[in-house]
Amino acid sequence: MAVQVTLHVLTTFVDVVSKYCANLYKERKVGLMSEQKVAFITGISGQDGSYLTELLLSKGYIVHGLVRRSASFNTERIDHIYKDIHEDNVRMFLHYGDLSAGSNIFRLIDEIKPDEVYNLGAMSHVRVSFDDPEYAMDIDATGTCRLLEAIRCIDPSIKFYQASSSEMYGKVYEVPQKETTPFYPRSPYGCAKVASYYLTVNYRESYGIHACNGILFNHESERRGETFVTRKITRAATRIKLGLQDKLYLGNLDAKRDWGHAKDYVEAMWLMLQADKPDDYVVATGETHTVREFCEEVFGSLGLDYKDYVEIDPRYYRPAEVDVLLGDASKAKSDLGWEPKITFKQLAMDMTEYDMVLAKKEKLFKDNA
Ligand code: NDP
Ligand code: GDR
Repeated sequence: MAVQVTLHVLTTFVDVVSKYCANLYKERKVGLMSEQKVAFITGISGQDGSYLTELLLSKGYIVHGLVRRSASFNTERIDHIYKDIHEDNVRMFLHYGDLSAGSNIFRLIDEIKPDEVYNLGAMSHVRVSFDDPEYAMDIDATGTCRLLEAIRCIDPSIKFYQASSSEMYGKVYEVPQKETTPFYPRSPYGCAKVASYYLTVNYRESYGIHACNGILFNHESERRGETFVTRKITRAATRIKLGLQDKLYLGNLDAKRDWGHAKDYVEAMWLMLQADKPDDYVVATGETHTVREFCEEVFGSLGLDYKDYVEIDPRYYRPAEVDVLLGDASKAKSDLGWEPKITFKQLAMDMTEYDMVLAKKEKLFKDNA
């Protein structure tokens, strides 16, 4: 009997110690034992994810990112900051996962124990959301719910940023659009983002989570996906200039967008999570331009007339279009001190210069083939 009791006490002791050690190991592994802040980013391999990671690393954060397993490499935008786990001072960690799978999201947040979660992962192409609306709803709406539920259950003190979009304004009720402008989404993507917007507000109001919506207007860069209109134009114009392509096929040239630079916009995301109170903010430049004007700017800077090269292909029209977006970011300016620095002209120039380098490399390769 005495032996049995001693054995029981011993086993309980070993169990407690091993659980304590496991927790200690886990915490050390993710950096909780230090003063460093820990962020978890979904969509880390995307345009915004890459700039946000650079920003957070520059501020001393440990950054964990969710990446999808892909047969081809999909981490091109963050390869320059990736360090092998065996090297010293590694502060960026990648984890396989998908916003469609809640259990993995839950486990990752439980293990990483982040201070801040940035939900940038999305099926982000408006036109494609008409082709696969169910998928857009699952990832862009239910995906947000999966994250918020994990935060609520694991630790409601984790701060949450939701990548909301000017697409929610759709068939706009007023110009310019601000935080109080009602939504009128015009695509499955826009509908999913409206659902995520309200989920974020609801979790803030119901559970006191520091959850913020950044209502970001279009923002571009040399890291922009090549099927979005600005990058499609800079890629094509530079290739046309070097004789690598003859024509550029586009859809609606009269759509107006408020275009900023992604590098400026990720700063606003971070500021929202540092504010004393959680809130929702429009992030925009306050200037709007047509797709045609973007063409004029880019082709013009290369000494070309866009009319000689651009042709309309109705396949690029959308079943329902968003005609004009123009944001009023005065709340972000007054509450967060945020203002865009990069102008429309500078943005077009940076993208064109970058794509000219790519086009020149391609030409060199072709000429020597
Ligand atoms: P990108 O398309 O460049 O990046 C999207 C990211 O989401 C990629 O990392 C992508 O991974 C990831 N992703 C896609 N599907 C899933 C999934 N099922 N599970 C997990 N991750 C997934 O978008 P941006 O960087 O431009 O935009 C970031 C966010 O901001 C998006 O939510 C977008 O909707 C929103 N937004 C963007 C604006 C803009 O103008 N750029 C304006 C307003 C809002 P992979 O690399 O594997 O494809
Ligand atoms: P958008 O960006 O739909 O605003 O969504 P996109 O660059 O795709 O379109 C902007 C405008 O250009 C018109 N357009 C074309 N668009 C594309 N992609 N290809 C074309 O050939 C073409 N021709 C004309 C479109 O009709 C549209 O009016 C982006 C995404 O980043 C979203 O994730 C984000 O939420 C919003 O910006 C704000």
